[in-house]
Amino acid sequence: MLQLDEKLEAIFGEVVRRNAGETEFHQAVREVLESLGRVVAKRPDFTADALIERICEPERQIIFRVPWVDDRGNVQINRGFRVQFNSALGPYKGGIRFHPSVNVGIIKFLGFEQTFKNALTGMPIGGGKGGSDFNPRGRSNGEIMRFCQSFMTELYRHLGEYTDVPAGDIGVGGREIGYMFGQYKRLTNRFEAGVFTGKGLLYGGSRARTEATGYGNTYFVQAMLATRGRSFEGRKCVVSGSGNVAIYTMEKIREFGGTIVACSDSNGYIVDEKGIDLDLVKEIKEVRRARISEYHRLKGTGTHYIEKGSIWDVACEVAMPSATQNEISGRDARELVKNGVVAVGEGANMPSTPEAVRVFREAGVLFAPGKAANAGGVATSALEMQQNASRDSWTFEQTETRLATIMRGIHDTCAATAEEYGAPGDYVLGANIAGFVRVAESMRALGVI
Ligand code: NDP
Ligand code: 2IT
Repeated sequence: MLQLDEKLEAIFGEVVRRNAGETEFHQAVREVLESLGRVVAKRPDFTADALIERICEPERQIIFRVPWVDDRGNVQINRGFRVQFNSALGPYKGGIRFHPSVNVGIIKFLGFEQTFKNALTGMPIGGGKGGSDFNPRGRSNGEIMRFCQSFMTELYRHLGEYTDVPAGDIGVGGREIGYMFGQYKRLTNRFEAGVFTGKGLLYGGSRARTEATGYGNTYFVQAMLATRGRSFEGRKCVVSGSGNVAIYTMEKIREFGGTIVACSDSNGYIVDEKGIDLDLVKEIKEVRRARISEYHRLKGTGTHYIEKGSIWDVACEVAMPSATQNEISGRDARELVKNGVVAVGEGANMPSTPEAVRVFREAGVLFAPGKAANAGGVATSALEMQQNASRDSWTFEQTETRLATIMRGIHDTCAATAEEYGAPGDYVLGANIAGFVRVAESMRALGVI
């Protein structure tokens, strides 16, 4: 851990004390505070009016019971969360995650990260995140629908196109958004398209939203590689996960001339040195909702499936972690560096542990932090809100062009901010400072609220 100055250390101590046991939240706050030392030194006015303390405290936290009936007629209970973190720049905006590991600390870390990420997009959106410890794995379509309806029966009263606008995240894709939006519409008797993003194209969704996070991360890494006169062309890449973000990262890397040699799910990873057959991954994951081990079973020779183990043992030049938080340990980072990694683009939120980030920085690896690199998803969500507000629908090309411009803008903002604060090439510092300054300036203008 980097040393913090006395004031920032005191703020961090208070965050740990008031949010006991929420380790992921502590980790996310610590990383931002480590970047703020340089801001505070240059702009002491940012320590006034408890601005930093207020930014670390969510505006509102909602925790609720979600009862539902499974296919056998048994009553099940899950816990629902929505952390409305910061609305200084616009309505709360951020995804909903269904995964058994979900707890208030995880949702809080995600909401905190989202606040700075959304600020970096330059769009009028605040930060929030929600979810449940519901495990969708193995559940029937009917069970998923009943769960989503029960979840929304409580949450709907806290949402609205000017209040809080959810989207998907782990375990929540187009199907779940449809069920939640349907229940919202039924409960409010309003076709309020702008209250959800990631919707289906028939009822107000945006073209390119499904692809946006993965495509956006790839655009960001492309811009980062270009600063060293490099590109994706002919490079070996590893993408962890095989969900929404991973699939569309692989699609864009392939378009840019890279070769993806491995991807994974929570059971293990597959290696195909000839290049992953993306159509088969899509069929397995998007259509059949099956395990990634199926890939090896169907393809056979020339491919491997490794149960458990670390996908980061597979040699590559570009690594795009796109599964979950803390999936790259210090050991994994050292292995990647040893095998010649030149760039890392975080598709997932906080996939690298603090030790891994340190290893990448010390080795001079181009490192794109999630809050900058994966912002293309939420940026395209903001474009979806824009289309809904004007009752318009853009073409795929038009939307992707906007996404590419936004990602280039985020890259350049992070690079310029890092330079301004005396750390050229440090995208972590650039992202944290640029995001913070936007949110803090707006909060100050709005008074002590
Ligand atoms: P999906 O549910 O579509 O896919 C998640 C993938 O990660 C699956 O392959 C899943 O495997 C794997 N995974 C999830 N949890 C774990 C775990 N604890 N250990 C190992 N593997 C795991 O989610 P998304 O692709 O939408 O999200 C992936 C990451 O990207 C998350 O960190 C999310 O917060 C972030 N993100 C998502 C955005 C979006 O627009 N969807 C936008 C920005 C960031 P399995 O199926 O076995 O669980
Ligand atoms: O982490 C994220 O940025 C998301 N899950 C997408 C949020 C959104 O509102 O589109």
